[in-house]
Amino acid sequence: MQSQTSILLNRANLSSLPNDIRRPAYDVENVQTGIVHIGVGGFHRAHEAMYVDRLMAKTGDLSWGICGVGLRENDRAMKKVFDEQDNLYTLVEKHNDGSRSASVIGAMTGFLMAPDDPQAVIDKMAEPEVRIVSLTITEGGYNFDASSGEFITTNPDVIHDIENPKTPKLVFGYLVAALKKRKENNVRPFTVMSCDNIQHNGHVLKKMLLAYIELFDQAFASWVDENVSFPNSMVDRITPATTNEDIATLWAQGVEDAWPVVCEPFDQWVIEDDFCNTKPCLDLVGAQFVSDVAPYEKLKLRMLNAGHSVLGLVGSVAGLETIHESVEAKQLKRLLSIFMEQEVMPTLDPVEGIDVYEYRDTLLSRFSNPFIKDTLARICLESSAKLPVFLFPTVRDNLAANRDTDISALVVACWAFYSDRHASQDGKSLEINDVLADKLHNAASNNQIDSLSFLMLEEVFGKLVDEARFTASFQGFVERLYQQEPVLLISEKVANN
Ligand code: CS2
Repeated sequence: MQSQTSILLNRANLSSLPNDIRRPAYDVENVQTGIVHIGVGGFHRAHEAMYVDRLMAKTGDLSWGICGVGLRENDRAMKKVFDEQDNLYTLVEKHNDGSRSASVIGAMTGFLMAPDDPQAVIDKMAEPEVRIVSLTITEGGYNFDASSGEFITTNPDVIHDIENPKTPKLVFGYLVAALKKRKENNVRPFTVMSCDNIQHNGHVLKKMLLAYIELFDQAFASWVDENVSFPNSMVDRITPATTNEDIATLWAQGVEDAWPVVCEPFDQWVIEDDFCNTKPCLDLVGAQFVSDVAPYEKLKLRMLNAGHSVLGLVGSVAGLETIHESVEAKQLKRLLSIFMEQEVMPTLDPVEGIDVYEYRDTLLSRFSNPFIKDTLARICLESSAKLPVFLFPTVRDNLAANRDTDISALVVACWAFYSDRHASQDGKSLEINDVLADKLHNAASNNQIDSLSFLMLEEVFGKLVDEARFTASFQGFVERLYQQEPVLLISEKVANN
């Protein structure tokens, strides 16, 4: 596949890249580390690292480079690419009209694999020049019980980390070791910035970290509570997994990059202005610092992320494969639109400068970009960690206010069908990636005997099973799905109700 003229991406070759590939508009050799980021996947590379790249290009301030950290073995593949490409990668934006723009991002300064050398990670985070430790560790990485919201103290990794503070496995152990070291060295603490899709992500992170520390050092917990800030933030950019085709297309364009990142043109970042150390002027390059992020987070999680889950789960049961295919099915487009209007919008708080109807229409147009090819498999990945954050708060608000929850119930019914059958209604097999896959499967299969057994999984659904209106509607949909009433038809009827 390699084209004759394709150039291996690294620092030495930067000036030889084809003209239509944007290069860093600053000297990558001089970028210094000011941020340590845990969880360098596609999203981080398309979002925070891109903002830092823009910042460096615009202001010439090269002190906010990012050192990546991988906590898990499966981060090793990313490290290899970083090492081979001098931490450079290509970001490809795919526009709705089929055009693409590719830029090389020079914001990353290195990549440390925590399991190889935990102390190196702790030392890096403790360097005075590092003023932010940011995180994209996914909803599941926060170690909270979805039904109670409390830290899971019985997690064997938590127990391991308390006994082995120098070789932790989880993010909490690293934050503690590094913050302790800074305190001992009289170095100002870093800001801990969550970039995950969780409502009040900063506060949740703070709560989990303090709950962890309180298990062994009350005094240090109080110090962290008083001295470290954890800004909430809303992050947004649709970033599908990179495919071999994406790599090949870039090679044909003249760049040999083993792991480019592809994304939509849209990006948004709203950050609570709460930093205990200096902060980068990200507001100069499109991010917003605000005093209260909550309404933005709520809007995005409940409209976009839950919207994705609606298309993901209902679309999977319908045998569809991508987000744009799902939103192209007129029944699903309408279902999603009505879901947003009738089930989500009544639960939202006003957001300054945003018209929710326009926001919805923009989402529908973002979802319909056919070049993104965002797979339903990616959307449905770890649904057990996502739905308690994206969908169930909306359901609870609606039940409390006596409003309709039918579309949400249909989504959960589709999830039950999907978890039981691991296949669409027309028998196409579906790959399930979820830490709770077995439990979900067993609970969903038992639905045949006890029609509420799926909803009884309290660690996922909390007390939803006690809500008679919701359960009745859920049971009705499950029955219809198993009777092979096509889910698109069910969707059409529900949306027209
Ligand atoms: C998606 C998100 O994981 C999901 O289910 O909804 O990854 C989504 O694409 C991003 O949050 C967009 O900002």
